[in-house]
Amino acid sequence: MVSKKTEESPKLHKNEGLKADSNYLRGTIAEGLADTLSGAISADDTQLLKFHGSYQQDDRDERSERRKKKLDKAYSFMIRIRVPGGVATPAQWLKMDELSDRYANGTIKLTTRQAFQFHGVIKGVLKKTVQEINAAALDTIAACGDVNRNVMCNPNPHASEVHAEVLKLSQDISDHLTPKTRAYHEIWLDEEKISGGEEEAEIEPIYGKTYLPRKFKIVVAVPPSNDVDIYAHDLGFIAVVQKGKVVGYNVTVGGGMGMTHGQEATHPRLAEVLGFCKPEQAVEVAEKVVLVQRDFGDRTNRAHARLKYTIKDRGLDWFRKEVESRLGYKLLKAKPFKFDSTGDRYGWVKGADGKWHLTLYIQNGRVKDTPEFQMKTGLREIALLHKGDFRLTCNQNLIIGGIADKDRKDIEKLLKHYGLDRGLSSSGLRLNSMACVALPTCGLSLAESERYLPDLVTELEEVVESCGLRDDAIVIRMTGCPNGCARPYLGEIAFVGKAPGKYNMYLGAGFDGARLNRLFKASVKAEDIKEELRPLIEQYAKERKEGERFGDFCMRKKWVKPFEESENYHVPAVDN
Ligand code: SRM
Ligand code: SF4
Repeated sequence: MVSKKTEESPKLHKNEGLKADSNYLRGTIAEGLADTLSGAISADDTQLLKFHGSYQQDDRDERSERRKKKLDKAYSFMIRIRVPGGVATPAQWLKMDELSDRYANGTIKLTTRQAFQFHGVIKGVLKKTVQEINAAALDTIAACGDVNRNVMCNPNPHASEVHAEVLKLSQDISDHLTPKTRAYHEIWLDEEKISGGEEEAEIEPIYGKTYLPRKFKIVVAVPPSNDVDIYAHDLGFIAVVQKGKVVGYNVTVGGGMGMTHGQEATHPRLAEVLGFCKPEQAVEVAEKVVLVQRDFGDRTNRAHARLKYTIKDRGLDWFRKEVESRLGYKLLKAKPFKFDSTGDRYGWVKGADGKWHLTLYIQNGRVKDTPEFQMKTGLREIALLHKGDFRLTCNQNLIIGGIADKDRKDIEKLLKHYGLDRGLSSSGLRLNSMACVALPTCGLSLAESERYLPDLVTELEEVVESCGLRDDAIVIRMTGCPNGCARPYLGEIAFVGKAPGKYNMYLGAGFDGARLNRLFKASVKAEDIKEELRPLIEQYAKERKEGERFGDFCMRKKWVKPFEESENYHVPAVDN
């Protein structure tokens, strides 16, 4: 007889019950939006709202003042807008520009995953905003929540002729894995309610009632650029290009960044190479990988629920078998590939079709106007005459893409007038910097990030310039907490918020994004960072070998504890 103890399975996390009882993500969101007495929605609906692409937040700058005055928090909503592959039309850019002024805080945030975000949208206009986003043929469903999120791809590959192919794959995967529930259309777009009676398999064929155990992220990379940071993602496809055509994809699985301070069981992990598939198999492979995670991911502990832990616990071979048994065929052996960097290709580049692409530096992805720099206005003026596209990069930057020779002059005039390309002459450190949103909107932030990194880089520029390294690309990343939204564990230098004004300092990631960094010093005070880094940068300038990257130098000097082989800290390139 099986004892009672072994019969009992561990208790599911409460969010699992919430999803199961939500009637496919409806909950009482519609009722909550209609309630005009409060600027907030219920705690349960706050969780479900994420699947619809929005987070309830409050202005943390105002919290203590309001508490003193016994006022409720200053609630507002963040809206994340999916842009699969990061490509938007000029008309869509103009719509984002307009909506950010009309309903949000006047800024557009270009995220680390090629999406748009609005902050500060109040409940009363949330539905209207989502409706207008959809009217511009963009959407917010599955931008957040326990589902597949925005699918990224390289927006400006060196082999530019393959962009259309990888973009199409990211859009196809995105469409295939978008939740099929009509809840989104009913709540936000006033579609008539479905009377019921459908089978679960019809309503949500891939996810079922409880969706995934946790968020899920997919990217498509085109070597040698690793701008998508493929090893940070649950699932990745590495394009294998021959004679200007994609002949298949190496598949990677099990990457993720998030961890919690003081909880060793949580950690960043790099994805591993699973095998190779043909282009026409890629969407199916994505589906089967998602299904294995749906069925085996840990639904009892959200801190252990990402695919990286499923694979770490059960092994890559087990995972491959599960995927292949669902596919009904075996994946092939991975083909050779090599990445060289995670950064963006700045400036003008001519594509194979003869059109120009201009990558602009957008500090931390925040598009806004200030009295000194009318960036948002300038980009609006460009959108009004631009006939190509706008491409969001995976590093929070922006590409004005597909400019014909004859139109380049007009764009250049606007660039000059508004100083939009001024940022391109920034230091190598700044051009390779990335910070997450953090304060004042992010509810999880422990320290400043987006509002602090630019000033820190200014301080550090004095050091790199004095060492003759002004134009050297060094990847520096900052996040306000260990969740890792700017992929800090892949920065050659990184700062992870510990407490107000204090950061854990990491060093030594690979410039190609294939090696994690390591903790150098905990709880460094913001005012001490420059002097912590000065001797390291000075020594690098003096002693580096030809072409040696800062991260590699940190590892060679053993400034951080060397990794154990078992730590899955480095993904070797697959060679011939
Ligand atoms: Fe993130 C949560 C912002 C990319 C790992 N992330 C959040 C929330 C929603 C905070 C919350 O849960 O209350 C942040 C909203 C802040 C705000 O006010 O806007 C937030 N994450 C962002 C963005 C906007 C950062 C940015 O400055 O660009 C990025 C939006 C991406 C998008 O368009 O979809 C963003 N987040 C990432 C990435 C990078 C990536 O995916 O390439 C990661 C690390 C990769 C990964 O997932 O492992 C990331 N975010 C997290 C986590 C930790 C997940 C984990 O496995 O532990 C959280 C917290 C959570 O899920 O519990 C989180
Ligand atoms: Fe917020 Fe932390 Fe993500 Fe930064 S890393 S946006 S502080 S959750």
